[in-house]
Amino acid sequence: MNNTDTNTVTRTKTKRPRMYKVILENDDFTPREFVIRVLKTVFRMTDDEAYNKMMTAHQKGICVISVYTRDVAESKAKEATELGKEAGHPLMFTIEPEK
Ligand code: TYC
Repeated sequence: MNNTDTNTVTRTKTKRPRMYKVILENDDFTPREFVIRVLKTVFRMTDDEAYNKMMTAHQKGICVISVYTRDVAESKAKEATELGKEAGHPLMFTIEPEK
């Protein structure tokens, strides 16, 4: 970049898009097995990965599931939250920008 004299900026590198964390929130009602099933279906996790993420949220209150571009994070969080809602569970996924 050269912004000293002319106030023009030339970008030589392509900016990477801001990434968004998908966060799983604990609640007192959604069955553990249901949380695991949603994690496997929407986030393509193995049984072990899904169990570990579910237990982290259960014990600590929240767990970062993964990091995606904004569009993907939004649609996965929405789809996963919707699966809970359709089954009558208050399961909640949110997104948060990185850094
Ligand atoms: N706390 C729930 C229970 O005891 C299980 C659960 C875990 C729910 C993680 C949500 O993000 C969650 N049945």
